[in-house]
Amino acid sequence: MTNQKRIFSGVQPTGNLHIGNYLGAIKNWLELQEKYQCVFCIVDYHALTVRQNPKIFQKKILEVAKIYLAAGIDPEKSIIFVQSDVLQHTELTWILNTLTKIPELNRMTQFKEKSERFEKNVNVGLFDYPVLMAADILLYQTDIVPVGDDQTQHIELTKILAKRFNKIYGPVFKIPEGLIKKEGARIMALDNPMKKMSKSSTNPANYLALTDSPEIIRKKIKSAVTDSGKEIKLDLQKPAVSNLLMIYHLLSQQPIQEIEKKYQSKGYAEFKSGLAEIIVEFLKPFQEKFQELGKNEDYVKNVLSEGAEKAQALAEETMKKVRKKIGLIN
Ligand code: AQP
Repeated sequence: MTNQKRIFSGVQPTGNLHIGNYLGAIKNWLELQEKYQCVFCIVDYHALTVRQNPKIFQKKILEVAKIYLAAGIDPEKSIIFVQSDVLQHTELTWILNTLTKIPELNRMTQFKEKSERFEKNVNVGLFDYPVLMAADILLYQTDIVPVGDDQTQHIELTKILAKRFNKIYGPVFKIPEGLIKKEGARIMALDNPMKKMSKSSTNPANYLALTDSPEIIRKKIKSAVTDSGKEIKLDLQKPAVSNLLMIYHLLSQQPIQEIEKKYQSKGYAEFKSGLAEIIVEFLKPFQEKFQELGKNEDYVKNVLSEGAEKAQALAEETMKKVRKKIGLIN
């Protein structure tokens, strides 16, 4: 047993993972895995709340695993696994469902937003998504959950459910804290700076996928929406340019002021072409590793099966306590 704090986070294998997923979540994981015991999940059950194509779903799941590995998540340091490989996730979800109140789920903004976007498939799973997420986190006695700011409400519910369970049945769950970085927690869509970049957007111009080729990146940045005026400046009145500046800053690690100064008397076109090159350069080593892993799928599958074994052992430790506390026959 280690005294290290435990981290849990995950990404859904939906659509194309984008620079927002990287900057809002995965980038922070790289720092955390050096200091803490990290558990990184590919949350395939979550993805099923929106209809997936069974013919490509497995490919998408493996793709996320390759993205984790290519981004630098190290299976020697962190546990990487697929949610549906650890059955305790659904078992705990059911138990937490019996402690969750309908109005608590009714007020979730992600549910409201996704119900509008997928109006023909407003299913019970979509409604119950935050409870499955709470189970994911609580199973691992998680201390810290690094996420983008769209997950704040879900983390709050997780804390409420953990406290509620502990109060009714006695202490089992650690109360986790969300870790939301000030910068990069909400990268906005390239085609609409008032909405977050989203991998399931039907418009590919919305996002910069981590696997986009240099040509596509240049094209997408060139056609990204800008604001009125010419200034390259971080400014609430300039949400589009501010978003692009933030991406520039986070990928190049150059201070915002320095970038503003560099493009002071230059127009959007020059700034955008500079930004496109920053992105292309940043993604190059990642994309090379990603391609390599594509040739070695057995290795990726092996990482996942070893990860599932380790995750299962941790999850079962918690579930044993849960079953006992609520009076089930273990
Ligand atoms: N635009 C974003 N900026 C910063 N962080 C983001 N995240 C998502 N979008 C942004 C963070 O990425 C992690 C994984 O997200 P997810 O797979 O759970 O899906 P999501 O939050 O629903 O994100 P998407 O990209 O919009 O996916 P779809 O379109 O499938 O719903 C999370 O930590 C999230 O906060």
